[in-house]
Amino acid sequence: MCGIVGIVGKSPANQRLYDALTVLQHRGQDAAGIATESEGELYVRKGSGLVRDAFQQPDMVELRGNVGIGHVRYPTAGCDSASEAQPFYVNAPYGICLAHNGNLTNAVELAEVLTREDRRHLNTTSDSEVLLNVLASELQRIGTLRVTAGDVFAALSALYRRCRGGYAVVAMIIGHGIIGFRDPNGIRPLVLGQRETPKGTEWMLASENVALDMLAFKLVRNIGPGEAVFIDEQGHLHSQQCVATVRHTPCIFEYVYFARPDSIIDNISVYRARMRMGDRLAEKILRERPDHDIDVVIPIPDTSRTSALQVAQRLGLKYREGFTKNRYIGRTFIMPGQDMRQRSVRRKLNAIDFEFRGKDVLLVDDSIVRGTTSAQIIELAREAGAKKVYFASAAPPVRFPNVYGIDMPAASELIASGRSLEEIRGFIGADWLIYQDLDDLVAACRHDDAAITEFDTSCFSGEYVTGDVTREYLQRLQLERSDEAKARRSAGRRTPLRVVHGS
Ligand code: PIN
Repeated sequence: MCGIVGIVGKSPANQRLYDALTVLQHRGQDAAGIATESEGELYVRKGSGLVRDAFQQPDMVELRGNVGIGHVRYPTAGCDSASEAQPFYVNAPYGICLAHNGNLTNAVELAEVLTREDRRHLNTTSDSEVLLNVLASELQRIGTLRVTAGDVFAALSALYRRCRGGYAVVAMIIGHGIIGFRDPNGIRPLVLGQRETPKGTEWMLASENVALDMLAFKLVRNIGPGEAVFIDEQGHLHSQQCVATVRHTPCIFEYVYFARPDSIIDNISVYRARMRMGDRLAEKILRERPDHDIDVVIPIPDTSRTSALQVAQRLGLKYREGFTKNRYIGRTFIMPGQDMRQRSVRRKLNAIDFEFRGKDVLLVDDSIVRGTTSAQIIELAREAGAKKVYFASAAPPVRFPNVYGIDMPAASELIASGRSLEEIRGFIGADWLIYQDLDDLVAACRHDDAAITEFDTSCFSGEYVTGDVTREYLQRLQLERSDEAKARRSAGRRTPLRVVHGS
């Protein structure tokens, strides 16, 4: 997953882009980048690691101008951290920088056409570079000296015809302004904010509204599926629906795990969705085990806390923080390579024995992906003296890979892929295992006031909303995403015509 931001301001954008990226840091910790523009000059700084590591004060001073975009990226094994950090740049036409969250499902085909027909050179294996070159090629085709909003929307309409998958994008056309757009299914999030200043209106685009909140921008609205906005350098906002038929299906995993709880995505509060997940899960527990013997509900920090608290409340049980988390270790789900993941659980979590000793505990997590950390956490609970360890997942079994920008493992490495509930329970070593039902998850995320009725639930259901994900595509993904392939890539051996996912 990645985080993106763009600002067209009336005063320097550098510090504000940096601050926004720190608020979006949970969306990616592998690399960060900022590109700004002043009087036709481009300034770019990219680096590996967290935002605080990628930028030092002298770099910040160099990022001049009131207009700019930024990006934080999650780790992708085998991808060269610094050189493949975003924003990406092409010098023609005009000079364009682009930052992308998501994944193009037809990136390999697009890369071939871009090379053969558009005569463009791709210098990395990132699908974000593919996206940038499609945009550049379509703008070039229009070929006016000064870009108008009409030109931008014409180019984007063409881009939408070419690009498939999930994408939220901010792009800066040097000397002209900033573009923001979202795929026709609105899978990946993007919001628009506004701030009035004595010098005039400032605009901001960001993956999540928490970035707007921090910088005192007011949320104007979500960018719609298949919609594009162009904010020119004078601060005028232009918007257009570039795809006529859309089916708005935001990624349900944003609500389960990725987004910050204080974010509101497509008018649905992530926090309240997680509370409702807890309510639904408790109801299922009561249906399946009306005479359960659970003594205490313990969340696996951090994400699951909101749901676990509701589970405890609905069941009339105690909620206890039985695990302490070392907050200075990154998210395990995001770390590349199996070994690292396994070792990191003990470095990251420690049990408070008192809360476990002699008790039948219900551990709650937001999801089970590989099941490896769940297994180790259950072991920790037993070592701490738990009599029985029950495990509840606020999301249904993850059985299928995500192809829209969440770097999930290959299908073969998903614990629930091709396994029964009983097999999964055995693998993680729980005395009882309960998963949220998909209908309940969808109901928990839907909100009475929101227009959203459907979500992309592909990693649970195997139904890919873009309708273009074939068995061959998934097989190719399996080859790219397996731990073995990642290790091979990290060792420098590349697979032919590989396009990694830029978000
Ligand atoms: C972790 C949130 N959450 C924990 C991410 C682990 C799956 N994992 C997905 C569970 S945190 S595993 O709250 O952000 O710290 O099933 O792949 O082992």
